[in-house]
Amino acid sequence: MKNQHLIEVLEHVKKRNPNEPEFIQAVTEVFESLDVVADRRPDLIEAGVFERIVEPERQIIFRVPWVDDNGKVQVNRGFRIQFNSAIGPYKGGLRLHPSVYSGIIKFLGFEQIFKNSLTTLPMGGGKGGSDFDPKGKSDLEIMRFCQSFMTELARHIGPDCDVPAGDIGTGAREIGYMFGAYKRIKNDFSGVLTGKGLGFGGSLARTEATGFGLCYFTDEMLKANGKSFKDQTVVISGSGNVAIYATQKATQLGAKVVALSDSQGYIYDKNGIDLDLVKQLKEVERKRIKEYINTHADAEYHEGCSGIWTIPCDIALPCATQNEIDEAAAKALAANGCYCVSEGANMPSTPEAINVYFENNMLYGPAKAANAGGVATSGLEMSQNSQRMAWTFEAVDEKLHDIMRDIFAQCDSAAKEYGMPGNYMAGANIAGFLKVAEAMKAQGCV
Ligand code: NDP
Ligand code: 2IT
Repeated sequence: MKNQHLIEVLEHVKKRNPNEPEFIQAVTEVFESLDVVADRRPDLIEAGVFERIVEPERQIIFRVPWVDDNGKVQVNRGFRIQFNSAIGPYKGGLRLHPSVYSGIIKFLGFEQIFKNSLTTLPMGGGKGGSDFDPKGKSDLEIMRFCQSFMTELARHIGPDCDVPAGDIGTGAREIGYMFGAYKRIKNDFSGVLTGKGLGFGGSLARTEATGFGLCYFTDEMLKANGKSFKDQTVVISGSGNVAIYATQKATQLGAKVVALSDSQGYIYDKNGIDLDLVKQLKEVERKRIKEYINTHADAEYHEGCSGIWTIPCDIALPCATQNEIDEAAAKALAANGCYCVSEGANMPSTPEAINVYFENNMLYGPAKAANAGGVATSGLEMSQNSQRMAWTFEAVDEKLHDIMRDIFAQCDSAAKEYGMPGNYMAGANIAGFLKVAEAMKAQGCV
């Protein structure tokens, strides 16, 4: 990074947020891409856009007390970070995972600003969650937690103000309990959350959207480079919402998905993953991916997460969590002939891993573009709620597909315009930033 103003703002971010390495990592990556933009746009520096965009508009941290099945009081910490509302109401998921702290929510909220901008829909950036661990909890414990969480969150959100959704650990069950609690507290039936059940305002295709969208984006990137999913071997990490529907769409597009994982280990099935079984294990029974080998004697199970990247493949789709591909994993992928990494998870590649992709001329689909299909379809759910209408699966899927094509085109053309053709990471950061920056400048110093 050479632009003096960006260097100074980044130094300030590091000083102000010393204990939040993930947030600093996300800002550094975006600012490195914006070097050339800052040089060309002194008006944005003048308007204080760079200083303002790295500081959340509002951060809410709150106590979430709930009573477990043994009658014991438990206390978790809740977060909602309303990062930027320049182009629309705050929008972004809620993560329920023991690793959650302000640095995780802040990096996710920061990424969300640019991702939501790329969707072409009017949504600002936000994120929230809690260090609550849903694993091993009963339905009633989940319900009591969600109700307590919403008792505080309800004061801060609304259909035209801030619209949360799912993320790790937050699926249809949790959104349902939170929606019920919000409706009761506010006496208001509105589209205040997305990812709702289909019977109360949810959108068809939202469940599939992030995984499908990832494959639509990746397909565009492959085609632009003379390739396609057809007959390719694909490795996908995770076995949650994003991984499952990425597996489904990649398979539909002609690929063979040979591996999936969870936080304890990974399965390798050279015959191609049996997705019906994975859906049964993960979506219905909430079991570990390890159980897969009980009915598939040919498949292998290995403990630990990182070994999955040593499986030879053409295309890798990380769909679990942040920093899951480090330098060594990226080198292993490249050495085995993998030529494309496209990100379903948020920030799954470390900066060193990203350098390996570029050094090896791999195609790299960055998270904020490649996984934007989930939030884009949340935006479509908001539109349907406002209209009091419900569109067909095909109509939503087609709009999602169009949006992902458009996102790829934005990344491609911004990368070219700013002298970095083929660098879709720079393209995503620049295109996502410029729309928000123009709005921030036009709205004055707020
Ligand atoms: P789920 O909770 O449905 O699944 C998460 C999967 O990732 C599980 O297999 C989980 O394993 C694994 N995982 C989670 N944390 C870790 C960890 N620390 N180490 C190893 N594996 C881990 O979440 P989603 O599928 O919704 O989310 C996956 C990723 O996609 C996240 O990065 C999320 O931010 C991103 N994303 C999600 C969107 C959505 O619409 N849901 C939209 C855009 C991005 P285990 O069960 O063992 O915990
Ligand atoms: O990271 C993400 O984009 C999400 N978890 C989805 C957010 C949303 O509002 O649908």
